[in-house]
Amino acid sequence: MDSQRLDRDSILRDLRTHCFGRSLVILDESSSTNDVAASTAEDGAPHGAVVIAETQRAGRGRLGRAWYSPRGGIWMSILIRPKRALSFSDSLPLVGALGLAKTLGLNWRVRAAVRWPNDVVVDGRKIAGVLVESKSKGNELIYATLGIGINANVDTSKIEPIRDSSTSLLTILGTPINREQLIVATLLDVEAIYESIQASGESAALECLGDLDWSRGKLVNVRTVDRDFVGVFDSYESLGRARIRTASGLERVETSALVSVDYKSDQMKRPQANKR
Ligand code: BT5
Repeated sequence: MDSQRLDRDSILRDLRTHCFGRSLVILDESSSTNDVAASTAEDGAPHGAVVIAETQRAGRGRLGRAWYSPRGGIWMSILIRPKRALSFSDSLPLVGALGLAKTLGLNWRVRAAVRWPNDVVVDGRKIAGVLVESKSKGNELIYATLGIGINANVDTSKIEPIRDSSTSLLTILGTPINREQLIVATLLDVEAIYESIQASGESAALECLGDLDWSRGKLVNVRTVDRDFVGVFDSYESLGRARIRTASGLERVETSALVSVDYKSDQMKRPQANKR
């Protein structure tokens, strides 16, 4: 485990982003960094402002699920003030997951993949999750908080409820990583994807997702606000909408309508050999 505190100066020194992380708050402890990011948004924080906590007392996932956030991980939220319409926030979970999966592959040679709708996995085990929350007024999205939780220098095998379904960089690499470098690289990759979508739409991100996709061909049980069915994950129609092949044809599922997604072969209990 690393007992080191994050070095804010080193992050700011190495940051190569346009906006993400330029305004940076690092807390020793927080309830949830998404809440802190939302409150800084209310106080006028700029697009790209980042809040990171060494540990979260009440880290959360989608639909109020608990997110374990021990020291040694990276628990951070990016404030997004989109120029585009409300539906844009639907694509944000995959923007975060895709950016991180790319970073882990390129810089740490970890074979990370994106699992619909908001996970980064290595050999089917969850190494990171993304939670997007937003505030809107009528049809206008005022801001969104893009929360990313990364199991960096933590040993999740000691956290009983997620022992078999999760992993961490520490477990995979066998040694602690430099968390400042991972934060810098993740912010750069997530921002690049975000900006490419804002500038020219989703096609480049969807192509990149094709290379880093874990879900295609997997049997999945999908529950939305009005439907419940089993099918095989087929493809992404857009970053915010997936196609699931069922006995009665293709079902299109909006991320925003999801209640739960259960992959039939989700629990991987075999030993890991994840390095490239
Ligand atoms: C997520 O939700 O995966 C979104 C996680 C987002 C966490 C970040 S940290 C910064 C920001 N502040 C917050 O409060 N949240 C964000 P979901 O898909 O609903 O997955 C939740 C499920 O993942 C739980 O029910 C557990 O089964 C599992 N889980 C919890 N903690 C985990 C961890 N550290 N690693 C792997 N799996 C975990």
